[in-house]
Amino acid sequence: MTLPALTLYLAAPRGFCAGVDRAIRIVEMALEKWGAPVYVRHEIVHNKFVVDGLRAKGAVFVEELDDCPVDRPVIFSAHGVPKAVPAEAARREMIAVDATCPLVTKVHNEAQRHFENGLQLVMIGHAGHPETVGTMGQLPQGEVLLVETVADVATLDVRDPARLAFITQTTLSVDDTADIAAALKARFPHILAPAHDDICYATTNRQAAVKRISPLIDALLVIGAPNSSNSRRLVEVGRAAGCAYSQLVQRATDIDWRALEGISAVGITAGASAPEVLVNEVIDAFRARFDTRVELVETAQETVEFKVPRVLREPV
Ligand code: 0JX
Ligand code: SF4
Repeated sequence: MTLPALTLYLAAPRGFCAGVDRAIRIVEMALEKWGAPVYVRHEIVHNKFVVDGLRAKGAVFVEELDDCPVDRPVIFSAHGVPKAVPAEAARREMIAVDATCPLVTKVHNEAQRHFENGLQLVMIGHAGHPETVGTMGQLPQGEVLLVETVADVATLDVRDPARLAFITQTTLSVDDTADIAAALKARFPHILAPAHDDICYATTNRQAAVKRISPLIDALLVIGAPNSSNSRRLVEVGRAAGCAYSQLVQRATDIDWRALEGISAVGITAGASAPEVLVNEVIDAFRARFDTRVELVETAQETVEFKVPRVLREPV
């Protein structure tokens, strides 16, 4: 039987970023150092495959510190935590390892610095997302106002329009955030903007790669989880760049093959928390159904690497 011809445009960079790689290594090294169980507050990264794999090795995932016994190590997820969480772990004299991505911590430090300079903060982010909760939780209640859309900017009730700064979640849409930032600057001309964008290099690069492949494809599949902000943004970027059929899939079994009938060019990318093994699984599923040619479209090379915390590098 002859299979229909299809080209898979594989976006690069895609998949794991340096912060995710570090966070997963932290859990693995903690398990080696202290043995199981090691507790992890929140999914270490938003990916079921990753979480299930670590659970099988002895990690226990919980949502709150209260769910962790005081005599076992606890790890804070890559997304960061409000200041009160490590403070409470220290009060309970727990072993706590912070897997917050250093690029999220950088935003926490920025917020702290502005607060110490007497500025009120506006955060561009998604309500309820753990990174937003963690970043807003660096400062006392009311010091960080959240905006999610351009429309939110108009209703902001600030203390003093002359003493403001804004920060952002690291995994937002680059283009949508630029619009919100422009609206903030238009309404509050004195507002301080981040020196460098708070949206991280990995988010930026993955979105740029999707923009590059979108004109070449009839459909885009983004491998990632429904609770992964950066993965969902890739789906939106694909749509905004003209690829009407842009879908999030957790793995090959999620693909709607009927929707792809008659299509000859498909784009594949993966969110920062999605492992490459799932990309390969998707490619294999295409090979089983199509005469598949894979073409890599690389728009940047990434060399960022982060060290794990010192406690994990020291001998037991
Ligand atoms: O939902 P997010 O994109 O913030 O998290 P995810 O999918 O776990 O990605 C890696 C962690 C990113 C933190 O900035
Ligand atoms: Fe860090 Fe960016 Fe990865 Fe988030 S997406 S973990 S900020 S490198």
